[in-house]
Amino acid sequence: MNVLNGFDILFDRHPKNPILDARDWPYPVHTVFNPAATRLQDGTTLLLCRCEDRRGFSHLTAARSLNGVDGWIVDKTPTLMPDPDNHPEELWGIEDPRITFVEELNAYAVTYTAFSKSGPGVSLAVTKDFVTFERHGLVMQPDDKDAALLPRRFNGEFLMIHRPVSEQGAHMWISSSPDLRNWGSHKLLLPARRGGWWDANKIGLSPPPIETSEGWLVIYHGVRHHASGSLYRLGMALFDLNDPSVCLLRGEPWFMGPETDYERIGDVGYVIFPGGYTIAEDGDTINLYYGAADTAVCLARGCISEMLTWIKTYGTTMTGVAGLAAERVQLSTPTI
Ligand code: BMA
Repeated sequence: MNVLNGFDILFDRHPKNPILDARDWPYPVHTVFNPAATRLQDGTTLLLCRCEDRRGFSHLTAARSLNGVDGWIVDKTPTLMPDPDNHPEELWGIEDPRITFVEELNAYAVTYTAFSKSGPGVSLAVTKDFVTFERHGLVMQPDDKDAALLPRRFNGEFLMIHRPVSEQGAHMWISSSPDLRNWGSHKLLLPARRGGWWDANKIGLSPPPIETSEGWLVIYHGVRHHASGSLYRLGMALFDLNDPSVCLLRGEPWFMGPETDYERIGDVGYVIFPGGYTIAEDGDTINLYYGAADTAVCLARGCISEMLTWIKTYGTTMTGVAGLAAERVQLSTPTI
């Protein structure tokens, strides 16, 4: 692992970054960013990209590549368009997808943000081929986004992580459902920190959780508001393998932030926003696909084994900071 300024570089940016942008699109789009990712059964990497048009509305389009780096074949027309006539919650577009392959369904569950008149909510659609989609409609009402499904049932229930916003903050929650339509048993999963922390103002799930022998590794984005806007960086936490609602460790520092020109300069600068990953044949190499500055699609490579070492080194069992007594809240303490 490389080290910069004394910090481990967990993910190496690909030299071909950005690997996709609007110039690669077969029809006019303004920007292409915040992709979901999956490896199809034949080994092809599929990215489902958020494309913004010149009205400012987004839709989703699939790009496929044999090596996950280049040679992308982009669908000739939008893969999933907003359908406001049948789904009024999609009036102002659909954004920021995440993909989970659900073995029980033998299909992919795609969660995405539906931009409605009342704000952003979470919608769910199921597909076997990324050509036809069965829409389940809005599963979490506004204001809610950054959702992904876990790949199987736990105690008979599906689980979804999402990020509702209330006056009290923008924290990550987990909810369960027997049928992917009715959702309940809502539980606070991970709160945004407070004060000076890098993840003090908002947090949200980035790609779907990563299953490892030691638990579910969760990459989340933390937002810090400052004089010139918002700064999006990535943190990590580890959750119990059998009960993903239990946080075991939460990393104190961020492990990746906007550093390159393509991450700092764009429609919304200083934003890195991963929506998906693929795992290589070796079971350890992880390809993280992310949006850069709300403008382009990028790739960074890491190793699951090094992520686990990192979380054990920099993770604590505190939700806040071990330094101020008032913030010494154990991860297991309910903090609704
Ligand atoms: C978030 C989402 C993302 C976007 C980010 C920065 O709220 O809407 O799609 O990348 O803001 O603009």
